[in-house]
Amino acid sequence: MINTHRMGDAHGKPLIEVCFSPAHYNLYDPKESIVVVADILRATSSICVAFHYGARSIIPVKGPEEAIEYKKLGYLTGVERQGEKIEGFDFGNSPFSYMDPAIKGRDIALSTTNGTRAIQTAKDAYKVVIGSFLNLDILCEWLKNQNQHVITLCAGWKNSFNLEDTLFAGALVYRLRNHFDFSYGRDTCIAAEYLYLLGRNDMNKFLKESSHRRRLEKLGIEKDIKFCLTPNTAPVIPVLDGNALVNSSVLAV
Ligand code: 3SL
Repeated sequence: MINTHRMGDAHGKPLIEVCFSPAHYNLYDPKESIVVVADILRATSSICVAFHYGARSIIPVKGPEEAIEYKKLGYLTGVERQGEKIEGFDFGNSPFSYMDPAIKGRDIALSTTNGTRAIQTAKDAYKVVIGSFLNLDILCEWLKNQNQHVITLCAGWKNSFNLEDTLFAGALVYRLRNHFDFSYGRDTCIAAEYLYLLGRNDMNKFLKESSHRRRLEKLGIEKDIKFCLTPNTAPVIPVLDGNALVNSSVLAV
């Protein structure tokens, strides 16, 4: 049953909302919505890959100190700052580093600059799920079946808008509206959808001048960017269960 007593469609259809930055999140009503957290370059893409390779759980943690505590408990650890892996941890934030059969069945503590922080921002929502281009189609199907309002929370960069998370949010709006009968929430949805429609034929080119793209280019990880923009290569549904993400789909490599 959909909650229709909040701002909503007159016909009781679920709404899709887009929040461009964690700084705007307090304008939304997450208690009655599924929050899809998106940090396309690269945290939520890497999370999807880790689950696709069989990780049992991923705990988003604040920083290196907390990750060390989990390491002592036998967790694998991933810590990224300014795009780079921090010495002493198992992973940084490249999706390719999680394509490792050794993570099958393991628990991971992960801290990234914006992505894991956005997950923690959303933790009190009705439900939290991880979104990326890598799990786009399965995520849309899953959201359709939940029959709830949806807010895409773009992690952005240090509370600023970014283009890649917005493109993903637009892809979700486009699919949920056209295939699954969701209604627009605020105008951020319309803006995100327009940007997606402008960029969808060559998202890599569309993002050429984007700020995070330039930031990552300096690190020479062009292949990460291309991979993170490739739809449906990690069909998983990572949902927050207490303080840990777990995969609620059964597909894994
Ligand atoms: O901000 C984040 O959480 C990261 O995804 C940033 S980076 O892609 O690793 O630079």
